[in-house]
Amino acid sequence: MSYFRKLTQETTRLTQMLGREDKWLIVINADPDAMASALALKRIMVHRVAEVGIAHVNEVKRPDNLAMMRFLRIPTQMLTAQVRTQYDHFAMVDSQPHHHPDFKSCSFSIVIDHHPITAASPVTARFVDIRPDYGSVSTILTEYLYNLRIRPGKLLATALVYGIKADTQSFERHFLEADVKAFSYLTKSADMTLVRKIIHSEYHRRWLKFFSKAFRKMRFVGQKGLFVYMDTLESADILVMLADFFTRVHGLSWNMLCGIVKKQVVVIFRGDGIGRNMGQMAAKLFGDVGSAGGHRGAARAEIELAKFGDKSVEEVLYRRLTGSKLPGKEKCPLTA
Ligand SMILES: [Mn+2]
Repeated sequence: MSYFRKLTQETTRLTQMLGREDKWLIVINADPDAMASALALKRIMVHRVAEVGIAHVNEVKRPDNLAMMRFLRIPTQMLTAQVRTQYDHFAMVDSQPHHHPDFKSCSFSIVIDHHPITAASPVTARFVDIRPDYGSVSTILTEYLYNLRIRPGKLLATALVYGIKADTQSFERHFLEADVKAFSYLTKSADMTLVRKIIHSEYHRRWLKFFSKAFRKMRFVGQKGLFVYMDTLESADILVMLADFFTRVHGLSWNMLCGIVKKQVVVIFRGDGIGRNMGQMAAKLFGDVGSAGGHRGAARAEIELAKFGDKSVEEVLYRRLTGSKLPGKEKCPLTA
């Protein structure tokens, strides 16, 4: 019995579609699973066609994704009209054509994905393999490689390992036996030091100043809570990044990170999912003045800055949370 399921029909149909003169472009919405799958499909195509390229429609910003692109040398470029005209065939992995407006500019012949199939947007490409039960498309592509007797090289195996890890959140989210098998098969060829390096690329250097500010401004609330007001920021992503960071501190069970982003007061809540319910907390604290809600572990509120009038935003937020006045500077937790 072979290690993975047999895909003879699929691989035959797939390889029959690849012509010697073809120029294929693999289009993705870049995340680890999509990039790894694109790299695998490129590997399948490369000796069978004239040219294969990879292009993404989204701006890649997350530091781990940038680290993956750099360390695993993922040859992807932004999809532009100019890039598009250099190719005559289009494939898509880890997405479906209706998932992003920029996908509409290409006519896809191959779609390999694991997102749910919707009746409203059926996928009509010549070759379609969509398996919503799979934890990652990296797993599906690993099965294709295996069936085609292509042993993935170090960088490709590493990319696929990270793709599976990212989409299954290291097997904390939905996965199949096939995902585990693919993972274990790939780790024989992958470089786990590179995987760790990518996982640990969590922060941009330019973010360090926000940590420094957050440490200066943090205020403990009760035994297990943390309140941090970050003043004006360019993006709420900074609040999310900091809130996620503070969930990793033992002894803290929830936090509330606040700032002003484009004339909106944004409040990000993170909890450990065991104690206080963040969605309820957000709604209770700010439901009367803005949009507020979320689920047990994560929530968000947004209030128009104008509603604060000339009052100190930090003061108002802290008072709403605790019912008391903002403690003075002498209560700074780092000097306490
Ligand atoms: Mn995926």
